[in-house]
Amino acid sequence: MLVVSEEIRDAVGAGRPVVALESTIIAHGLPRPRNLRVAAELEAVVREQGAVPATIAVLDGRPHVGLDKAQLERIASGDGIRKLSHRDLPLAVATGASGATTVSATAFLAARAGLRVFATGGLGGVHRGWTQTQDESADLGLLARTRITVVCAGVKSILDVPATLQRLETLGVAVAGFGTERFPGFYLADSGEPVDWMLRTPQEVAEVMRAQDRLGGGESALIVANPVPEAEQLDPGLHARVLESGLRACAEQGVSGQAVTPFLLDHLARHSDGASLEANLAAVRGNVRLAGRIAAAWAGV
Ligand code: PSU
Ligand code: MN
Repeated sequence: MLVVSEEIRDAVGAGRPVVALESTIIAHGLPRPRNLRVAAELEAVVREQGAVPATIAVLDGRPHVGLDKAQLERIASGDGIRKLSHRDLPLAVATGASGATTVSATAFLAARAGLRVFATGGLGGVHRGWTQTQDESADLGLLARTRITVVCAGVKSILDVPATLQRLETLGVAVAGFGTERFPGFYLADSGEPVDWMLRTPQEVAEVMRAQDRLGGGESALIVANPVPEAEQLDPGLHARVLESGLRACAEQGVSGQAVTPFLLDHLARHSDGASLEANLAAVRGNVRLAGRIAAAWAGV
């Protein structure tokens, strides 16, 4: 069912480090044509850490783990590229559709391919106004039943962060700050919420992963929350202003469902003169680098 590239199949077979990367951020989270450069750059950052990058997407109904240059270009072009969460996978496969995978779909496919470490920007979560819209990203439920380590800069700040942390607790998903006791705020180093556990090194993260397996029980993820460096974060005042106007625009224009996250990310980038985009990229780069180090520690190299 899965098309796993030869390089990744060899690496998994030999127990060498591999890092899964999602494609929704490329197709729907970043502006063209910069997104293609970023996709290539993120793969290069993984390789610098001695790990193999595995960008995941669905092309013509076939889930791919590891994309070549032409396939990456197709995802970045956005033409006919849907946004696929975990629930969309059988529909895309059966109808021959193509799409970029969100955190939930990427984590699902990565785990099926035997990958254990995954890097992204910010997780999906509980949206503001969730009591009315019931909009909670499918990322959370999937991570509650998938054994994978996700390195992220917290959850996107467009969300209701305390409600998201509460849901992760209820769902039994482990969360640890990397070198911090504050839960990161995606564009900001600190979301204003605390995190109960702090890990300091990739080796410590790998120990937690081994403990998850030794304890057994239900399969669930480990979230490693890695803050964007403070020097590269978005100015907090600007962040508050553009976020407020973005949420208002979203409500006025009746944007809902899967369209909410791409709409808000684009609004923030345009109204911050690209500053939110730079903070977003700094966070993603840092996460991908750390994921490479964790994958290496997990593989014991
Ligand atoms: N992180 C980013 N940019 C993104 C996303 C995450 O820096 O575009 C994507 C991820 O793929 C995540 C998705 O799974 O947004 C969440 O979308 P939704 O809220 O519709 O579940
Ligand atoms: Mn949603």
